[in-house]
Amino acid sequence: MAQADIALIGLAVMGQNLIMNMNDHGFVVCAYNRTVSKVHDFLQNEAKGSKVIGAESLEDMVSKLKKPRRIILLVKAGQAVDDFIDKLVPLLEAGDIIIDGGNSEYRDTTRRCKSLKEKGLLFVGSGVSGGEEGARYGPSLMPGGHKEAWPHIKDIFQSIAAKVGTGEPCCDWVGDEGAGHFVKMVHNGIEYGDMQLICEAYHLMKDVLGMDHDEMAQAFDSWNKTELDSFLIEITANILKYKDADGKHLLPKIRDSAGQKGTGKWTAISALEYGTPVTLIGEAVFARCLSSLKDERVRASRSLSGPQGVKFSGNKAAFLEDIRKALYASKIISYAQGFMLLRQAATEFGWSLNYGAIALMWRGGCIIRRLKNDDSVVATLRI
Ligand code: NBP
Repeated sequence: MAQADIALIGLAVMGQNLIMNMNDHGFVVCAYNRTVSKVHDFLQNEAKGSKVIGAESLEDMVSKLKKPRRIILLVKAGQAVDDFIDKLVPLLEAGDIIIDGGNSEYRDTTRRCKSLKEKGLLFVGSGVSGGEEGARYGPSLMPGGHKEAWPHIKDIFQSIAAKVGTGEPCCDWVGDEGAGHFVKMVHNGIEYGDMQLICEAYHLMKDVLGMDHDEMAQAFDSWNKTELDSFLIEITANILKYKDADGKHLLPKIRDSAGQKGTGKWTAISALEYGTPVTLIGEAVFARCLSSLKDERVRASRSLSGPQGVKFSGNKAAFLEDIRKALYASKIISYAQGFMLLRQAATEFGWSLNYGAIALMWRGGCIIRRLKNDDSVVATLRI
């Protein structure tokens, strides 16, 4: 019997959490996973006592869905998404909706939109940001693709999204084809930039001002009460304070080498492709690449030791405030560069993007969330 409002395929951490979020908001979700034993585990553990139902097969799942059928994929990006789409197509009817909430490359999403349209099906590629916690309690959602699908998913999406201000959801329709995933990609690029800016502030505080970790933590805590108020600044203060089992700060013991999953790199590649000077995110991606060349850096440092004995002799508090202001100004530049890239992509692909809504969507739920002066940043971006 058709009883489920929506189905979700992919019971790793993101999928399970998003299902429980939908369940909390009153929707009946049908859960499915390639490895079906995970459906049983989920129903007997995390979903126990909830309204969530399970499916033994894709056929079983489709039969349990109200029409038009709404199916979210939260599986590993790439081939797994195409494989599931291929299996779903023969089971669905015109007007049914497939939503890909994974970190798919936007060109794949555009390709899937085109191919599913020919089959009469609606496709949505949605950015989901906020990690596991966001998925469970309110992510930022950036859906794009076939707009005809929006009226059928809007209520679910806006109910489960993070809320800011007077309850505005961090989710709105982004634009056509792969626009949702493009916006999510730029969002991730901005996150790379924000993190690099924090690293550079840390470097100046530590190596020029000679501040210790507790002093730096205090500075970030106080910055978090200014325009810089944000999740990343908040966790930086907490990370700086964090002590290891031996009572010493943990941070200096961590290898100064960063990996990457790819979305920052994709943003930089798009910037080059569309000729947009997204310099800050580009530098942040290169800084991660450079950081990973640990052995080369250690070897080079034996020949080139860098400036010796540079001691700051000016007004320490004034310099610290300059670092804060530089960080804030750089952030605004980075967001503006990200929006330039969005504008260029919109021209390139004929997308009509809702820039104001995109900026508002990033206020809550996502990793780059919460600037106290949201509205001033949004206003700056609208110029
Ligand atoms: P994973 O990215 O680890 O994906 C696990 C899921 O993909 C499982 O359901 C697994 O099924 C399925 N899967 C794999 Br792996 N290969 C498959 C294949 N060839 N065919 C069919 N299914 C396959 O899980 P996640 O970390 O929850 O992320 C889900 C999506 O959300 C990804 O696209 C990710 O990039 C995106 N995302 C993640 C985060 C985050 O913080 N983790 C944040 C935002 C977006 P199995 O159980 O049978 O192996």
